[in-house]
Amino acid sequence: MTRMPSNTSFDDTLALARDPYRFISKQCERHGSDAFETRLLLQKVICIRGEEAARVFYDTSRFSRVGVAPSRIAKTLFGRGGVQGMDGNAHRHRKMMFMSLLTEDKIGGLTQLARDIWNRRILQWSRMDQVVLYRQAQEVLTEAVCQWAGVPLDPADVDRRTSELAALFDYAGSIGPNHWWARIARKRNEAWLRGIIEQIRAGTYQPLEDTAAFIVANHRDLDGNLLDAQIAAVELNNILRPTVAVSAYIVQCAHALNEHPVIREQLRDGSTDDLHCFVQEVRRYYPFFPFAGAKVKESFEWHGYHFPSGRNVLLDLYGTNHDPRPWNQPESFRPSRFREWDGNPFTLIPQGGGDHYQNHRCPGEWIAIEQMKAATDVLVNRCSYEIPEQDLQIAIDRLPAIPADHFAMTNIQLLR
Ligand code: MYR
Repeated sequence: MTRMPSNTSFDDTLALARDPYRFISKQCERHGSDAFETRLLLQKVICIRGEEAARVFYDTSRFSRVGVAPSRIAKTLFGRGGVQGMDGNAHRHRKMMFMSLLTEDKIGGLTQLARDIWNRRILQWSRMDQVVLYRQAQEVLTEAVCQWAGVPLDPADVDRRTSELAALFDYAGSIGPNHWWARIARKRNEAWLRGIIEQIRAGTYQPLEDTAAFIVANHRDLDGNLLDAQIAAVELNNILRPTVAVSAYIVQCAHALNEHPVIREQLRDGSTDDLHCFVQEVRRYYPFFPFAGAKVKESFEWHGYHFPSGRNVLLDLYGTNHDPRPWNQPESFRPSRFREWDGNPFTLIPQGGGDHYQNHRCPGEWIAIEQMKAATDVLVNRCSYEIPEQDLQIAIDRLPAIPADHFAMTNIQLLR
């Protein structure tokens, strides 16, 4: 057995918080190893990165997700009792509920709703001095996903429901007042969604039978029981919130278009393949989810390293997307690399790796891709805009990392 490299600092929580996307890779480089041990929140943790590490991390016989999310993340980003903290058959069964919502047809329906809202918004923007894309995208996605999911949303409530949903991912990594606001936002959001679930069950509100609200309200666990209304609310939130979080990727698409005018030009009425490659490269290149966590089930050895039972393990998602072994010149933004890509589910893992049905890979990945394509098309082909003086630097210490000023736009015109 080989001794796993270990950080000598007493605890690395602050170092990780200061550089959440690059900490693991930098330490791996320093140790010359794809695995090292450290302490986070005073607990021993093994950090791993790269394709081989992702393969072992998504081996469900080796890792568990039960009770893995730190309490502050469970109380903001994920909620309690949802799919993220489940294992085995119960996880697969719950995951099927999500996957049943994600047929090509249904995703197409959501994309069309969002396109219509984007078009309406551009008209409004053309009468405004300045808009901030991050917030606008959040509102578009909130409206679209609520309508799609059969969650009634009064136009007067778009602003506050957007703020609540956005707080859950925008402040999940925060401390202080933002963290507390995210906790309040989760409570409010769950109460709202729980009310809708209860109305559906009582028959006082009847959404279409193929909507997320109807499916979640009527989902039965492996024992044939309806989900507790509170857990059903957490799962309905698990459909709304991550869709709104695609706003971070949309701002990154806008950033990439601005940084690479030649690529932008290629996308003007370009092929759907070009658009797909662009979006995949944004997902690979830009930071989104920094790392995923799991716990070792039974002790095992990997590459000579000992992984003891119960040890928490973090897989570096951002670092794996920037690993120079599968990705030639990973620090250059080159959508064309995806023309030849082999689709390896362990090298491009911005939203988790492995299999959508078996593993904890984000079921909404295809929603993200389609929403990013739609928004990129809007930015390239449906409107013109100017970018006022602002800080466009990606704030890499922020979660999610987006341009510091959230991408302000002025002089917006509808093109056709
Ligand atoms: C989701 O809503 O499930 C996806 C949200 C993605 C946003 C990414 C940034 C937030 C990451 C916070 C994680 C903190 C881990 C300690």
